[in-house]
Amino acid sequence: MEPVELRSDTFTKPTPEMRRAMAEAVVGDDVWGEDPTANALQEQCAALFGKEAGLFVPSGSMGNEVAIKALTNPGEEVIVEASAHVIEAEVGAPATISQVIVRALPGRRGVFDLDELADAIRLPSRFFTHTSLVCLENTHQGSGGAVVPIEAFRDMAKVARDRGVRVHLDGARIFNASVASGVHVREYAAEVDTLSFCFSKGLGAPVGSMLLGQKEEIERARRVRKMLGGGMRQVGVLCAAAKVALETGIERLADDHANAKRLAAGIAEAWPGSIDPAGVETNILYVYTGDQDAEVTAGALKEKGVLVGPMGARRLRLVTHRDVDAAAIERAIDAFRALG
Ligand code: TLP
Repeated sequence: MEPVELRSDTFTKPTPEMRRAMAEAVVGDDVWGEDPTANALQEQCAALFGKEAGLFVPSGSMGNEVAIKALTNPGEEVIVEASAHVIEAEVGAPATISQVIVRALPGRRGVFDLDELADAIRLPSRFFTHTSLVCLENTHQGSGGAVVPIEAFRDMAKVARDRGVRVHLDGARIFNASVASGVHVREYAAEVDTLSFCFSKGLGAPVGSMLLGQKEEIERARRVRKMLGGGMRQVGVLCAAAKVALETGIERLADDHANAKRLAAGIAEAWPGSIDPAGVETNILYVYTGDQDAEVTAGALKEKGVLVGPMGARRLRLVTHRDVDAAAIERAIDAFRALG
């Protein structure tokens, strides 16, 4: 039997429909702006999010890093939530690619205290490091896929905007946020200068992310993407799969959220105190291993046919997605029970 793959929603495999679309994609040279499938997808996404333009990029990391470089100058400061992906899992890219200082401001489930945010922003002066960008993340991966409520999102963006500071959203899983909260992605997009989202996570495409913004920012981003080696020529083969993901992958995210809640409840019963099921809003859960080493625990679960991601010394991450159905969730719960 195949193991239950809970390490990430990045593990989803392309569906037969995606593979067919890839094989049949009409393509051209995208560096020349002549790939019809890429152009159509970029326009479709821009319209969906209410932005002027889109840029297909190979990964969520590149989406974030292209945006940071396009919206900042070397020596400026970017405020990022302390456990954000940009800071923890992009291999120091803001420092190396954009030569910016990243200021890690602690938040709660992806939300900054507004006074702390206002205090942290430094306006241009002769002496101080100038804040030019605030990066938000929704859903917030580091706090277990928490949805940043639209009101808090608006408030944070306003604090930045009122001070002339731009805002980028790492919306790798913005559709999870939208499905869980019922808030249209356009409402989040309206608050930010740029945002990126991933086709290759819960939506299920094999590769790709989209960066969205107004024309001027996206033109700058296109040059940065080329600089980073992200000009991909006949990229329509990837965009064709991404389009299928966009059109078939959103509504069904609700199943992943239901599975995550069931999994959390089952684990809470098997390992009391290891997780608060009430905190699970979307498709990510963190499980605390108490006095057990997380790597060792992940190894024991693997023996029982369940793959989970150790994150730090005492924490496991589990992510539900399309390729894990309700029966697989029960198998995973059984494995936790067996170790409990
Ligand atoms: N996250 C990966 C790991 O790097 C942690 C995962 O398995 O969840 N923003 C957020 C919030 C993300 O969670 C990720 C990927 C990215 C950006 C980057 O996307 P990729 O992997 O396409 O560069």
